[in-house]
Amino acid sequence: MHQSKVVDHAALLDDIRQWAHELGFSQIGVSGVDLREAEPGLLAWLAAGFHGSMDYMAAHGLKRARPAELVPGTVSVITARMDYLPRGTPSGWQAVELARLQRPGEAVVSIYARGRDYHKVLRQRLQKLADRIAGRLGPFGHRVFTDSAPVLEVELASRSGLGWRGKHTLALHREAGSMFFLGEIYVDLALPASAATTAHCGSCTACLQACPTQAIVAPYRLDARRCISYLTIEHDGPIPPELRPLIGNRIYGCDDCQLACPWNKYAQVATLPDFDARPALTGRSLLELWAWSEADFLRHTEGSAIRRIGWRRWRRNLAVALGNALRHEPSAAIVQALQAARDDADALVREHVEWALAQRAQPQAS
Ligand code: B12
Ligand code: SF4
Ligand code: SF4
Repeated sequence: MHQSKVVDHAALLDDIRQWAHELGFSQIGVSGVDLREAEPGLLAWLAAGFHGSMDYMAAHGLKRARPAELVPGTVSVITARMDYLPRGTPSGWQAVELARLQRPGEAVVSIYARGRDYHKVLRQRLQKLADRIAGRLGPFGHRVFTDSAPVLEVELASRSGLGWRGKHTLALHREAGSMFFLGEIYVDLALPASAATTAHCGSCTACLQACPTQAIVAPYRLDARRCISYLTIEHDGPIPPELRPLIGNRIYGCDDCQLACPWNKYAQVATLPDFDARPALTGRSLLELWAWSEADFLRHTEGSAIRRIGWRRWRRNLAVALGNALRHEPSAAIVQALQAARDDADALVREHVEWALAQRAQPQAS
């Protein structure tokens, strides 16, 4: 435990907020480490099998809800959020995104993944923040996280005033919607906890209704196995055939529940250039991306979170979207491109290519 008696924690927190702002964070909070109230929900979610094949969600047991067991000595958690709408995003951006989903031939990458991998951006900047704290205090016990470890990030964020939990399960803020990332620093400093905000979903259910696959099975309960984000990013192996038509042209992640949320008219653009949308990943046609070689894929996704899914899942996702495009409209170019991949070296890709070609005969989807 750090020598807390000689530190003015309230003054330190003011400095931390200032430094965090300079590093591109939008807001800082402080949470305690008693998350016992969240444990039943986590256990119920796992017991229902909602995590699908994300074994890492079950692997650490209740450590996920117990910061002081994950990092012994942790007394407080500094929570941080960072807005990620790419700079230059116009107001009314939701309409732009919804229009993309109406163009079956366009490849839609979800907004959070169009720029640099946020894991890298947030982790580096949280470490810089921790270094500045150490510069003031001397060495102290800490560890930084963003998405990468057994940490209940939305729970920590909502306890510490970074937003309330929306019915879509994400953290949501009155002045920032939900288009922000979360990160934390577990510290051995007894910092004063910040207050939670009140929830403002009210009777709204727009996100539940907008979800193309009905993955939000009840408010605050997400069956990841149905979520397009899970199916296109986390899930390895074949995508369940009954869900393929519902994926439409989404090739990496999904934003629909957030596009429907009225609070996202207050979403803020990023201050950092890191999240600027890469032209190669935004507004491109499915056929353009399908024509990439593996070397092209690696080049265009360097430093991007997309690289993590690898060439095989990338092609699988594109094949599904091409099949969905074919169902909407006959296209000799798409049929030809798919036929050329019938003997792909990968059995998973081959199976999805056959499925895609078979969509020609299907009646128009409603
Ligand atoms: C696993 C995961 C996923 C999974 C599952 C999502 C989920 N809701 O669980 C998948 C792959 C589907 C996913 C998708 C996305 N994700 Co994600 N994901 C995570 C991760 C790694 C863990 C989330 C988690 O703990 N889930 C476990 C369940 C138990 O938690 P929960 O849903 O919050 O459940 C609580 C309650 O709702 C309740 N509950 C839930 N189910 C049930 C069931 C019963 C019966 C009961 C009683 C209670 C109950 O209890 C729980 C505890 O309080 C976090 C990072 C982290 N380490 O926290 C990022 C994170 C949540 N994801 C993030 C993002 C950006 C996304 C996407 C928007 C990406 C995209 N555009 O495609 C989508 C959004 C989908 C959605 N609506 O959630 C951000 C969210 C930022 C924010 N503003 O909140 C995070 C925080 C990453 C980050 N560092 O920024 N994600
Ligand atoms: S990300 Fe898409 S599929 Fe997943 S819950 Fe939200 S709307 Fe549904
Ligand atoms: S769409 Fe409505 S219910 Fe869903 S998170 Fe936003 S305000 Fe809450």
